[in-house]
Amino acid sequence: MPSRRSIAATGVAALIATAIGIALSYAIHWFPVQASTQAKNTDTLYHVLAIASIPIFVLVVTVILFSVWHFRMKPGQELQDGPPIHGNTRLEVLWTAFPAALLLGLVSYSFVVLHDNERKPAGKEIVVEVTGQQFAWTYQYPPSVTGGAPFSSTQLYLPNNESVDFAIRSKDVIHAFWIPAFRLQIDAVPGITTHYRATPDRIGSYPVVCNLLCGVGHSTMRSTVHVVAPARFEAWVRSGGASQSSTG
Ligand SMILES: [Cu+2]
Repeated sequence: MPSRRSIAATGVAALIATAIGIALSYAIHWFPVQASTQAKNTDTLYHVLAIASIPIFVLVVTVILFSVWHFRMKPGQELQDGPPIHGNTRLEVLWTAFPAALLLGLVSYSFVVLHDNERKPAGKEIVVEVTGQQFAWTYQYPPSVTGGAPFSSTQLYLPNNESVDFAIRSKDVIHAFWIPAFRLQIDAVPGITTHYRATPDRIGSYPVVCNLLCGVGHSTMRSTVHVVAPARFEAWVRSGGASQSSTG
């Protein structure tokens, strides 16, 4: 049997590795800036999942490395067999019940976050129709937004702090409408309309990306979302999307 001291030392090493892993999950900026309320919820979910997963990963790796080192075959043991072990009920109940409870908890939390992200918030909401085609995105602003005739734009302008319901269609093949700064993505599928909802909360310009291989020009299928102050958005809409070249 390994000594108490080596078990204690391994435990301390595992705790240090866990602390370093969790610190790295915060210290490194894995994601682009957060530009929507949904992005904040999603990133918080990511951190909770990381904090739950890192200790388990360290535990599994530690037990494997510890066992490989301490129970390795020594010279002269080539013909010996291991001890005849026939299960351990208490251990088996524990290692079934604990992961089950943990998984159920994380699944429920993820469900709540995703459900919250999809819920219509109180206050104003605009609809923007998104069309994907090989190899460009087009945005249609309906009469409910323009107050007159609808118009189209190749640049996506959105008012800050207002909910937007994207109605996403495709003219040809399946694309994926992805706004990394919003942490949102959904497929654009020919024949059906898909939706997601975002509340931009950071003024600036961010990439829009097609995230599903859709043909030879797939890598060029990008555009930009401009989150601007509501007054500036109104002015842009009144001009019929004329100031498309300006960025915000
Ligand atoms: Cu595409």
